[in-house]
Amino acid sequence: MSPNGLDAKTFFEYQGGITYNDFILLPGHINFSLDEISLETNLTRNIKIKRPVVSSPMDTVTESKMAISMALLGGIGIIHYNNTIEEQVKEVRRVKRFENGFISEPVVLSPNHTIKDVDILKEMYGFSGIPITEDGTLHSKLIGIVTKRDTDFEEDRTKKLKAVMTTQLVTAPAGISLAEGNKILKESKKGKLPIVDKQGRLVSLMSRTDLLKNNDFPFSSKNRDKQLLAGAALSTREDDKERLDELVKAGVDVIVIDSSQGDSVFQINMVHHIKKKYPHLDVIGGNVVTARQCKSLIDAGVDALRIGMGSGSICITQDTLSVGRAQGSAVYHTAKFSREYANIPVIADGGIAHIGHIVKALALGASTVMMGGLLAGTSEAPGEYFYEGGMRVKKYRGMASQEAMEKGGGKRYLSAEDRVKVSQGVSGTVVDKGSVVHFVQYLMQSLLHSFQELGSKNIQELHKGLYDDTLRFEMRSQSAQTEGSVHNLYSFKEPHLGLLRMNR
Ligand code: CPR
Repeated sequence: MSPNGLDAKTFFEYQGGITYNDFILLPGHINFSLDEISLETNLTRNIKIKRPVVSSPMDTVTESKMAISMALLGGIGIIHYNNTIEEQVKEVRRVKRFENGFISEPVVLSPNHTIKDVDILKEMYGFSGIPITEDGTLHSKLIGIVTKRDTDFEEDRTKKLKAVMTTQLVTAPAGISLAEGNKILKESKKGKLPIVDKQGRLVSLMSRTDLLKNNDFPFSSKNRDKQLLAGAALSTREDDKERLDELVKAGVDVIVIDSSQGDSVFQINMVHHIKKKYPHLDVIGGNVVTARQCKSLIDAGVDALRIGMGSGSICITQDTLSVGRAQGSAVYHTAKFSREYANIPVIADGGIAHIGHIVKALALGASTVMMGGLLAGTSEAPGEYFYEGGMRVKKYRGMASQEAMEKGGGKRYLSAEDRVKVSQGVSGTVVDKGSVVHFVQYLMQSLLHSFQELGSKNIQELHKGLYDDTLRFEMRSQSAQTEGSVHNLYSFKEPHLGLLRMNR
């Protein structure tokens, strides 16, 4: 064994399938501080983002809430398609219309609702400070606001809101800037600032807590019009051409053709169709795991590739169909080929079960990582929390799990129209991880430390080291893996529930 480990070519060329756990990266030389590191990367040929993270197009992972947070954090979310065209388009629109600090679809009540209704909303969403409009809908005349102070000491919860609401309102006119709204909020010392049009109709709401968050997103992914970036999934089916048109009208920035085996005539035809009709729309093809598959899709015209077959945490494809590839090998070989052949970035999709897997995927040549399970269970993931065995959990399921297919999913699998459905994934639960905002910030901070240990100031430098053999790899035996994890303790506390490794 070499005293300085092996270069990637030697390491990957002569081994069987390598997973992220099978190897370790050897340290480099540190001559810079953490704040000199940049995580900027190419999502596709034309789209750059500041953080290399993408959320999976899965119905328990990415709808607008997740996509908004991912974009604010410098990554991007891909809205799933296990829904009607209208539903998917609505989610994309919500991302595109999102203005930090302005709540464009606030919960509104009417004067005839009761304090009990406020209690229910508070229980469901955890907030108070609800605008009251004449008929209880947005775009109707604003007549009051109900805050905690109006309802706290009311014993009779059946009392109508008209009897308790505050009618002395501080409002701001539609069209004001975030900075102006911020100033009014600060001066008025209120928690909420309703934004109204000339006729006094409610158009949106500003919230003090959101404004505080606003300052924390210096990396957000935006297009030229300052809208957050949004991606959307599309299947290879003929009728999804209509879905594509509607997504484009809604302003989608990138399309992911979501297919478990991307090297198909159906996908190639879909790429040709998109590129002909919308030449400026970037298309991510996949999924692929071999250089040969990459070539097919690059020749068809894709702008990035999604890598992974059978490595997802909810996935049973490798067991069921015996087709796929260990994710480490898949990422290394496809990234190398795609770079040499056409300089096309690849997304390492699936199997990111630990924080440390993110840097490994990037070190193998990926430009971004796509995560499902690691982001599921956050408050921004679709679905409600519930308790299982005393733990607060959310549902997480494969898109070709029996359950998702019953809801119309499974479009990424060519067998979706089979009479007998073969599941390629399972449904399960993951523990509550809190807000994705804190979670991803933690992941990114940890990534900066990894880069520093490796002696790389950015992803481009890491990739340079990968291909000029200065980045060094070593095989990890089973006992090396045991040694590298916590061992020989009677008990211990993880740094943060679910952060170090996914609860499986
Ligand atoms: P994890 O991040 O949970 O490991 O993997 C998420 C990825 O798993 C998704 O982005 C997708 O590529 C893949 N995936 C989703 N549903 C699947 C089923 Cl049913 N079977 C196999 N792979 C699946």
